[in-house]
Amino acid sequence: MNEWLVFCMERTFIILKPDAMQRGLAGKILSRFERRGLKIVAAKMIHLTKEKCDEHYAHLKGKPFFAGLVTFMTSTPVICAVLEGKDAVELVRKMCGATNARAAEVGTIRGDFGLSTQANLIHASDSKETAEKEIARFFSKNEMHQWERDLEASYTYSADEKG
Ligand code: IDP
Ligand code: MG
Repeated sequence: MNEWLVFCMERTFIILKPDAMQRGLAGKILSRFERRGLKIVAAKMIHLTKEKCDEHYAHLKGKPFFAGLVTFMTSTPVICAVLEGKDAVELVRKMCGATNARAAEVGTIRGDFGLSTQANLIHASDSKETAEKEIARFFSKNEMHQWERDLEASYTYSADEKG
C-alpha cells in the first residue's frame, strides 16, 4: 500500500441531486469524475430529510428560494459520494460549473446537462473545510474506503505530484 495515496490526497463531497436521478444522468456524471482520474472512496443512495437539508443548506436559510430548494432536494432519493484526488475540492467545483446552469461553461456538468439555477444536477463542497464537515455529516468512518486504483501508481500523477 502506498502511504501517499492513503494520507495525502484531498477528499470532497458530492450529491447527485433529484434532477440527475430523475433524468437518468447519475452514472454519466459519476463517470466524468472517474474518467478524470478521481477515485470514489464512498458512495450511497439516501432520501434526504428536511432536517438534513436545513443543516446542509444552513447558509441559505432566509433566502426566498430556500423552501423550494428543500422541497426539490427531498423529492427523490439522491446519491452521495466522496471523491479523492489531488486538489479534489477545486477540481470538482470546476467540473460542476456555475450555480446557474444557464450561465455555466459548456464542458462543465451543469453547462452540458442543465438549464436551471435550482435543478443544477450536483452539489459539490466549496472548500476543504466544508468538505470535511460535509463528509462527516453524510458518512460514518466505516463507510469510507481506502483502496488503490492500479493506474494511480504510475500514470495519474507524476512522481513529484504524489506528495
Ligand atoms: P452551489 O451549489 O453552486 O455551491 P449555493 O449558492 O451553495 O450554490 O446554493 C446551493 C443550491 O441552492 C444551488 O446549487 C441551487 O440548487 C440552489 N440555489 C442557489 N441559488 C438559487 C437561486 O437563486 N434560486 C433557486 N435555487 C438556488
Ligand atoms: Mg454551495
